[in-house]
Amino acid sequence: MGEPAMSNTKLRRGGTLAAATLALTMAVLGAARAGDAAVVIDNFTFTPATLTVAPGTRVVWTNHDDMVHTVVSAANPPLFRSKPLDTDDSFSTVFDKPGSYGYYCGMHPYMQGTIVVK
Ligand SMILES: [Cu+2]
Repeated sequence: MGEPAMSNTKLRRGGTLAAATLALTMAVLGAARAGDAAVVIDNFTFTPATLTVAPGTRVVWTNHDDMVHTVVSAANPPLFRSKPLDTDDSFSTVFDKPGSYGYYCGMHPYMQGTIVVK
């Protein structure tokens, strides 16, 4: 009589553990979450150069270059600034307000991109 209830409990525990493990893994890796928008840094280029997102979107830059780059807001004062990103490092920030947000690499200022929020 108690069997089905026990099985359900086991299933629930298993699901919770799996979810917790996944959440932990994502936190450790800084992996993209659903709804994130991605900019890839490679070959001294931000791709896409212009990315359009909805307000509230988290934008994640990931450096796939074998060169250190940074992501620095072109606003004065800067609205965001990453630490130096080694290969496969990423940086993210959330864009809440509509507008056009230019940014560049602090080490190679000719590397430029724009996040359009609308
Ligand atoms: Cu750079």
